[in-house]
Amino acid sequence: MRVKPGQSLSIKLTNNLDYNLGPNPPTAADYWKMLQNAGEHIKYQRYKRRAPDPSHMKVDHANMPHGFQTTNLHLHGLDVEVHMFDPVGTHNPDAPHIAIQPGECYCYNFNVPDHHPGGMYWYHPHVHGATAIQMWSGMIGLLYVDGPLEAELQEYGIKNTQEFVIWDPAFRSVDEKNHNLEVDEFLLGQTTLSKIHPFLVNGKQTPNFQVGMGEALHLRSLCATIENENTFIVYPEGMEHNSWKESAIPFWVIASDGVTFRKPRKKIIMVMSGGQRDEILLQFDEPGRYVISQQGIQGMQFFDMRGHPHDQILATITVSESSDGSKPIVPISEMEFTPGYSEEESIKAEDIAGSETIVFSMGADFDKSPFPQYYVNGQSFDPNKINFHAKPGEAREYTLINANHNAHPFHIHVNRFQVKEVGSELSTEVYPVLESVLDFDPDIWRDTFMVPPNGRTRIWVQYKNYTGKTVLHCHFLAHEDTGMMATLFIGEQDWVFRAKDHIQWIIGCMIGTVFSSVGLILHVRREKKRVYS
Ligand SMILES: [Cu+2]
Repeated sequence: MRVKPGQSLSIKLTNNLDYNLGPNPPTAADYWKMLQNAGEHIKYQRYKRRAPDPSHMKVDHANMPHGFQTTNLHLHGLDVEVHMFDPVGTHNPDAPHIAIQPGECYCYNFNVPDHHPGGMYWYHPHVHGATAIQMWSGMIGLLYVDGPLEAELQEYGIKNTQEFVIWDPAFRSVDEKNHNLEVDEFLLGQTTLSKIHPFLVNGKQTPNFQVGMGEALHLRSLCATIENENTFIVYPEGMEHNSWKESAIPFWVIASDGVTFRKPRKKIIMVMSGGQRDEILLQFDEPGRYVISQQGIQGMQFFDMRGHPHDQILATITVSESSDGSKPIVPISEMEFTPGYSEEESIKAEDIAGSETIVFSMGADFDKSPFPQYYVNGQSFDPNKINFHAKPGEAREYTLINANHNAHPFHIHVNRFQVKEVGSELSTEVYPVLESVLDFDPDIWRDTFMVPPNGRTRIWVQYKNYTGKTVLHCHFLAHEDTGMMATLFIGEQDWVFRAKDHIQWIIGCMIGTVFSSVGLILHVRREKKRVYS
């Protein structure tokens, strides 16, 4: 999709998913069965006794994977009306998810503001319980907001622009020729050590990109992984992967999460978590073959297990001697672009209206379904409760804590933030990419950012003028589906819904008044009788 700032975007989403296709959602009995022989597969300590049989499993129904054929639409990172709950922009704290059933359609209408930063965004379904399975199955799309970046790159002589979408499908088995195979059962397959799923780039296994010597290759990258992080490292093909640092080819990041920087930022490694977009410029002085590799983060993946290859070549690049004459007219380091946000728009310490702590953690109760349990501030997702409040236009500070040994990427809908601090208790021995995780850019704007394993990320969120009920969550979507999400209410609830909240109190008062009036009348009558007798 492509949209211009100031345009409105009307989308009619028709659900053509078939009830008869795809895996069935797991039941409590499935989890119970899996946990019977979990000893060899699951590294968790047994915190609690196992349920003697499936009927003794405690089931958290709201956070069981479910509704695999129900869908909806989330525009990730876009400054538009809140659109998770029904209807779009709702101020009803009890509003349910927008949930489009097979055969039904839903019409969305969004107003993209005039000043919207031009850049790379994306869209995907977001029905709690079915988000991961639908994205593992490929329901992902790119959305560009027009901005000055494309023309500015052309003016600098950069014409080779390619998309670079990293995706971690969970298929039962994948070979190079045929990856149109059955999707793993939700989560259950993740607890075994048996399956290796390669990451795909643009839907292909290890695709090749071509560029001439001295030219610049512009990669528009989206990390669309469902529950994995990725590193982006470039080095000559054939190098020992563990000595990549000595021969790493530096690259420049010119935009992140749809917001262009004024100056390119030079890096030799970048860590991306599911949801992040980064626009990259690459340039090679020598012809030959190069690789884009992801490595060093295996220990931090979902379940800390070998569900995905340890170090993987994501793509190859062939650099030819011939050039089509599209060499940049100035060195990349000297380029300047129109920034998505000016420096004056940065949040200042005195603008912070309040601070809160958000803790992401996991539970390993063997007698609870789903397993494991995912929590935000110690609670699984409850759509009927409002967890966080904010006012439109204000800035708030959040300290995001990750109590686990794997990463949790934080995403907040509709609003952007600046990262102020990142830390982790782990050493680089346990967590090889820690150094680059700590090397964050404090003034750039993001909508998704990693909370490192056993670590914290402090952010400042700038709330816009979009009000209503929305969410913040972990962007490992299997974590979100099974509980790691919280509701956020921006602005005031409508008086109708407020009155509804108070209805019990009002009825209580009325009943109380009636009873006390009756009591008073009886008392007065009794007193009168006493006087007369
Ligand atoms: Cu998570």
